[in-house]
Amino acid sequence: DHWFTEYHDLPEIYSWFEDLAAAHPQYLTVNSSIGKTYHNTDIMAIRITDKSDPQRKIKVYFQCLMHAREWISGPICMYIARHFANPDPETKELLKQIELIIVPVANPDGYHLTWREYPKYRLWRKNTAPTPNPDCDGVDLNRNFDAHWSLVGSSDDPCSILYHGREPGSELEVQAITSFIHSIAPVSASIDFHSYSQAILFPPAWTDKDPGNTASMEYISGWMAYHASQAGVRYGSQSMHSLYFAAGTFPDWMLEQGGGEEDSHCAPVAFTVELRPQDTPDGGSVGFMVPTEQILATCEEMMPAVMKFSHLVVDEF
Ligand code: 0X9
Ligand code: ZN
Repeated sequence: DHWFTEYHDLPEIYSWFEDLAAAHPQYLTVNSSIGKTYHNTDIMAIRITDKSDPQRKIKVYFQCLMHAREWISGPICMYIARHFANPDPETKELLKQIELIIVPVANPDGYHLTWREYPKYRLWRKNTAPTPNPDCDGVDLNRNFDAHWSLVGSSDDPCSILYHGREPGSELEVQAITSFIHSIAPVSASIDFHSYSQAILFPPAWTDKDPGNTASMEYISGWMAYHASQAGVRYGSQSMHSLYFAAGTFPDWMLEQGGGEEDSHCAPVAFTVELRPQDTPDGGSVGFMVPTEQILATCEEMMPAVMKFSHLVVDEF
């Protein structure tokens, strides 16, 4: 497990997934580029399922590193992929029924910047595309989705870390992700991994109105929080809007447009997981700089929640 004792830069992550797929071709398929960023960087996706079993799969989408500085969200996508690439009997059964789709680095330009300009840009959040203001680059991808875009909790100032971009879906990363998800529709469920505050969050983020399946998302996130907390580090569960309102976020887009089938009897469920550490009022938290000694433990405590999530999705859809 030495891989999870360090963080890894973009090229290392991409070649790790290529190697994993090459070693487990019966389960994994790599799509090296579902689209490119402004700086011409590929956005990678991995698909994992039991290819020998012909039944129609329930599709589950995982995404990491949309926010560049949230380094701890990178390892969890790799840990999930490795777990399903080397399935135990329980996981093997699951792979007959579901297909995992993983975008391990949703914001590759931003993430690479946190490495290339270390430590100056270690806390960069946005992508690195130019904006109308030549002095300030970058759009917050989690405010750029076409879901009540710009209405609340985002900024039209390109210098803000919450800058929502010129228009809904203006960013190439957002375009790549949304058209990829449409191309594999229907997608039943998603988890977008972020940090930090140790919480399983469910949409909507932009309003407090019930989208219709709040009860089922509340149920699933409650179970996930329970399982994630078993190793001793406590995870909570709550609605996104109970923290603060935000428009243009990925889970709101997923809920409203990510399912892909207008007439589908079940709306998709979508979650944001905020990993370690806990937010502390005294400001004593390590914040986005989770020590390398905690990478493996963070993945290990979250994996049972991901398994429970997968089983519940199979039961529900
Ligand atoms: O604000 C975000 O985009 C996410 N949090 S983060 O600290 N990783 O940036 C999602 C927060 C959950 N959404 C709302 N509270 N509305
Ligand atoms: Zn984030």
